[in-house]
Amino acid sequence: MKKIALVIGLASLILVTGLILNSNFSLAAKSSCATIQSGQLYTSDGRVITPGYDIWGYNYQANMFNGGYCDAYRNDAWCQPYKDVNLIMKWNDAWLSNKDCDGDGLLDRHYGYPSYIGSGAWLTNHQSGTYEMDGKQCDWNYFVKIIAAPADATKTGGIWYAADGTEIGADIWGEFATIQSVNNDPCAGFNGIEYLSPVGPGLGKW
Ligand SMILES: [Ca+2]
Repeated sequence: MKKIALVIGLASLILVTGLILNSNFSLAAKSSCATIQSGQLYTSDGRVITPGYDIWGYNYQANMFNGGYCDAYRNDAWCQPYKDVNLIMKWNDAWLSNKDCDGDGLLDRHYGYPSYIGSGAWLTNHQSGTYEMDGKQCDWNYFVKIIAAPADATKTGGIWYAADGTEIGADIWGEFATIQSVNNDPCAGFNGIEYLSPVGPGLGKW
């Protein structure tokens, strides 16, 4: 249940939030980039973005979300079975910048790149919750790191591979790979690393 929710959730995140910014490009375009402090940037549902946490738990300035899992999806109807799940997400500028450098009034995604491929974007997702089984309380948490595929990576059989042939991780959403997942759910018999990419769990190394 959790993993299904995660995948749906991550997909929704791309739709709901979104953007990117390569540091070199941001530097070059600095003078023309609108900031959150300007009060002129908007969420995709039309709310003015302000510094700090918004009503759902997004802190766009700090590149993070901290709140209820369903609040990340604006308490959408499909999410109600997961409404007791807690969620923390963090991302870099390439995933969703805290500036608007292309002038559309929205935070930029993969700024300077036509897609997420090669942009260096990454996202982490940390879920946690509690359920009851046989009268006892079961605490669980799940962590995943997702990166944009490098420009020279190739995808074969649903797996992304680096230019030297090293496995990067399973494809997700076409342009990304899951490089690490950790599943702790003792009641269900899960404890620790579920997947760790042979290229390592580092972020921003591509
Ligand atoms: Ca923009």
